[in-house]
Amino acid sequence: MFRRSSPWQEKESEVTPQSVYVNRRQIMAGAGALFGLTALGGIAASARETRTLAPLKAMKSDFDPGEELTPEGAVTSYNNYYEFGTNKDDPAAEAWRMKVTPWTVKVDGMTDKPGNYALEDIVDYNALEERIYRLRCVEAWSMVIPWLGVPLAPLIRKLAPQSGAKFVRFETLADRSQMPGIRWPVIDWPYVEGLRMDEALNPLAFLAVGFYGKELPNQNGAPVRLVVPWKYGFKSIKSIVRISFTDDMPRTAWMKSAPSEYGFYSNVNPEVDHPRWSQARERRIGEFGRRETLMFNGYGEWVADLYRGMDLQKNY
Ligand SMILES: Nc1nc2c(c(=O)[nH]1)N[C@H]1C(S)=C(S)[C@@H](COP(=O)(O)O)O[C@H]1N2
Ligand SMILES: [Mo]
Repeated sequence: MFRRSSPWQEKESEVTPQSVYVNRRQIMAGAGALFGLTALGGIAASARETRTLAPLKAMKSDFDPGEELTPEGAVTSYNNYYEFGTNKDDPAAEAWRMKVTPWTVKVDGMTDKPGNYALEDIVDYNALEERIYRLRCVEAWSMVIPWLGVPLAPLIRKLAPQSGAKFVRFETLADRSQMPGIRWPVIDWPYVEGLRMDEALNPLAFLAVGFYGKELPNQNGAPVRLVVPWKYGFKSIKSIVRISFTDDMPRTAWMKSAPSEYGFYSNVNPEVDHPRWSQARERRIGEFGRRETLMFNGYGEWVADLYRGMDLQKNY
């Protein structure tokens, strides 16, 4: 089913449980830091290697919660990107290996404009906008991030979904040769997410290609990822390679792996607890203490109408 991994990946993780090799790497990095050894520096540095991120120009927009931005260093080092491992520091250590240019997005399903689109054909880099959004992870931590990208709605219209299309399905790259986490069956790869058509057309739904004034680093979903600020962070799918239009509610990766814990909607809701923890409060990365979690992550003014009459306890 999956492509064989390349030789560099066969080394330790193939034969060693993840917790063991992760610890080993942390010990190595720690030793390097402690003794300042240049010999070990190669190991520590390779875990931090990155490509050069081009600066991006963008219009300021009105979307700004007026809260302090999360330090860029935290946003690029504390990540969920399970294709590169399940620890928060795995993506920063591993994702730099992923090749993100050229990048093609396949568009298929119920559309009059199917095809393989170059990233530059679906994102106009001369019309980028900045959106400062809260990001609320289902794990009860949050950040404030200045994304750069384009609103999703005009792209959806350009891709000409047919009238029967009720949902948009998104898929992440799943290349075992570039993504060491794919060897672990934590998710039924590829990572899949979806939105109802009216959610996808909501002005807040955003496709990001950058943040903090430059291109996205790989660990944050380069070269193009979704940002849906009123939903838990896992809806904001990274490194998108496929957009499909369908009349069927997409079965998302998290619905498949734990249907009683993760539903299709996954709207931020302080009144609907996760079966294993409360969602009433959150830890804002970089702050002490906890904040109250806001209904729809504070975006009710724009999105509450999408869910009028729906039981949000049932449709979690
Ligand atoms: N393909 C893919 N997309 C993903 C994830 C993932 O593991 N794989 N994690 C999600 C989760 S749980 C969160 S909270 C956000 C985190 O985005 P960030 O690392 O840019 O802060 O990405 C989401 N998108
Ligand atoms: Mo998350």
